[in-house]
Amino acid sequence: KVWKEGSRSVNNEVPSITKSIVNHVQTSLARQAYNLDDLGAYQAAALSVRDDLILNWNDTQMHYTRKAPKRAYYLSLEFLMGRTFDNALLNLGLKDQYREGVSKLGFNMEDLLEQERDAALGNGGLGRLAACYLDSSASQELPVWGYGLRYQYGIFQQLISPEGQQLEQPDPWLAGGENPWELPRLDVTYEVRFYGTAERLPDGRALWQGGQEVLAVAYDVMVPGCYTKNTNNLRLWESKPKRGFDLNSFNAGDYEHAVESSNSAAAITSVLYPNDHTYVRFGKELRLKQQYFWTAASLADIVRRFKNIGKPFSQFPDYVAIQLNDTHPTLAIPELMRILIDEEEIAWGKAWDIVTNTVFYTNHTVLPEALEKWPVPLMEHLLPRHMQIIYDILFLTTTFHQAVEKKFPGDRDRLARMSLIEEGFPKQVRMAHLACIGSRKVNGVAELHSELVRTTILKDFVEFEGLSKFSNVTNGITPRRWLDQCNPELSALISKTLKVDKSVWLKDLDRLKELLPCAEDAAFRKEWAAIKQRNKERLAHHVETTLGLTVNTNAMFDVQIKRLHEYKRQTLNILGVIHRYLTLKKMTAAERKKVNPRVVFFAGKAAPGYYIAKLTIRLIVNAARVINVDPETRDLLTVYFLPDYSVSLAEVLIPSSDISQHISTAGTEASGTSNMKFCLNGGLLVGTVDGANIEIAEAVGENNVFFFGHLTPAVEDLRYQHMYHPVPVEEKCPALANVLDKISGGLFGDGGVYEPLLNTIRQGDYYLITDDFDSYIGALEMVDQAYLDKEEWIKKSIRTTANMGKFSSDRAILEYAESYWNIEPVKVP
Ligand code: 26R
Repeated sequence: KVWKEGSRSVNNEVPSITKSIVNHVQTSLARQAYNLDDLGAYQAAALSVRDDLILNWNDTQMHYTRKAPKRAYYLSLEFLMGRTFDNALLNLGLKDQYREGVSKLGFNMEDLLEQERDAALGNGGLGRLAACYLDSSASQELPVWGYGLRYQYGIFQQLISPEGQQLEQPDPWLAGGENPWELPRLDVTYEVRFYGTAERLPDGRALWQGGQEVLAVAYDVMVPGCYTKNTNNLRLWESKPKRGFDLNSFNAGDYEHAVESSNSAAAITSVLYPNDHTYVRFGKELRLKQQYFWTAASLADIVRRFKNIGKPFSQFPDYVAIQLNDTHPTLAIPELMRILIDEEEIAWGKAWDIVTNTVFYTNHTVLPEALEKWPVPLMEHLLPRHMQIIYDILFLTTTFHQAVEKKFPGDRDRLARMSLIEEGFPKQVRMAHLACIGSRKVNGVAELHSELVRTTILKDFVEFEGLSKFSNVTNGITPRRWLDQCNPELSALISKTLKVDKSVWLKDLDRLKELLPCAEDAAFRKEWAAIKQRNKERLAHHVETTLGLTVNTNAMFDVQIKRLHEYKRQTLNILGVIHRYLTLKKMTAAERKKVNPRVVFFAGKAAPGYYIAKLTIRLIVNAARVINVDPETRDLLTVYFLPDYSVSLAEVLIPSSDISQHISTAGTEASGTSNMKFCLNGGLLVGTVDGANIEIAEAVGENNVFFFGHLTPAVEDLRYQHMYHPVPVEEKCPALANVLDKISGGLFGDGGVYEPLLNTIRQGDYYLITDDFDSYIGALEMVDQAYLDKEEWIKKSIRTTANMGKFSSDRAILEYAESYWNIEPVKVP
């Protein structure tokens, strides 16, 4: 089953490729081929690939329309796509041809790939998961579309100031001219209403009128499947004023007022909100506007496509599945109710049946501060009809209140706990509750997390609706980007060893199991280790060219890369590093000789308003400045904070790690997905018993991971003790107390600066740094011990990769397709 290029592929031979690139230089770019820079060459090559994608995309959409299968729609406010060029070439099976083609034209493929800006329309895990799921859906020929927003500005760019502070800069990712990977669909537009009044009519419908109307314009991003013609669609909406400007004001000479409404319309899709896990309560009207704008446009589009099939609405759930990526698109539930009732004149009960058989909800976090709640007054003002519908869901006879009252008579506390409306000033709509009762099924993203969803935040709903509605789909990652693209040498070694083309095992990742016996083969181990070494050198080269710093590639590479958050405990890591530094300082020269050198990498962004997270960055940067220049220790320990973490930077970092850190307080990290990426690339894992770490350990064997720390059931009790029976750090954990003292004492510059951060540990210690510190240090010692036995370490590395098949996003998407959406592959001939 080796992939042959599609018969309609326009450019699949090197001469036709070079010809098409030169053509695009001269026509699309209107430039001369003889004095072209790398950027121009990239643009022309991208346009040439795009020609192929468009043909496949067109055929796919036509085929889906003709076959009219049930489709699934993935609604996500974030799609963290990264770069597209290399991925498109891989999926089209044209990588070698293009490499040769551009080289014939005098360019180097690596340089061209570097020209592309990341599409960074996401914050972290949730957005990258959406991108992996699109890749897997297309690769498995499933009729799945993504719906999102076309932000003008992606996640901010991170700079580090001379003091070590994070600074934010806008990311105008579209500013470089035309984006070759999207197709503007200026003909596909919908009107979206905000504000106004909703007047109930006697027949159960309502008239929602007035207010502001904004246009949603579609931009389609082509999503090629791997080694298939199927090319799915990611439709991103851009907001536009309905009229250029207000003509009345304009004619009256009030130009400012005339453009005001046009500005406010354009603002809706201007920027991605950079917060994750911390819901900001005030001044977030624009975020609610984004959510409604996007769900309304997407639903209008979905309903229109359904109507084209010509079936009655009772069959809507047989043709449409809608997946909510967290609660951000929960307004899809009242919006679909509004369309069915007010526009399609369907009775309340029937409409509710349709909705609750169509919508599915995935929860991605149980942290209380991340649960979305919208103030009722704001909802009433911005979306008056939807607020009515939410109240109706609560109080109408056939629905919620009555049913709860019937099942648990007189249990008023329970009703209050479960209500869609949280009492208080102001009252607030609980989006997770709405998502839960409006959905066919609810899932978490790893076994432990799904269990926590069932037993904590949605416990009452499990008791009310039964267990079968609540289940688990463990996250996955696409092996195309996260192995073949980011680690081409390892991919080649795997193909050679399995004696199959990569087109086979990249779509059947369990075949990695066949690598297991190779762990016993010394020659294979040598090749394996040499690839890891070259990946370390590639990262070192990257650090050298971007930051001007020299990295010791003979050291163990220890990596923690993720959003900065207290629950992820980058603090624990840097305090551990400082402890290591202090320990090294106390050693004699002879003792130091026995120590294995270590390089610690950090990367990640902090939400701009997250003071403690930013202070953690500052501590890392300033500790690094002191530690890295200490002549006594610098050969044995160095620390780097790499600024502006991104998908593309991850692609360089991940294949280089010997060990990576996933050290969240037990029960707080829903799944994690970078843990899977590291292990797939043969990096070992040090972590807590949390999220997908647990399932990774089950898959690769517990002797191949380094676990530490308290377990989830202990966390609540420990927090209680911190509150009511606090023990000073000096008593509980002297080693940690010593580290804190050194920081306060000014070892890394003005110690006073860090007091607020250190005090979160000294008082309250909500994330249990003091409880886990000793066991963490112990785990790192085990890592050191294990690393001394190089051969055994490489065996662990091979066995880890070999056992990671389960974590392909192909497996995850198949579970959604079969157990949730009930959709089947539709192969484009
Ligand atoms: C409401 C707002 C502040 C907000 C909250 C939370 C915005 C964004 C988020 C992001 C959360 C939902 C997120 O990214 N969760 C992560 O999802 C990943 C994919 O499932 C998991 O791997 C990861 O553990 C989890 O933190």
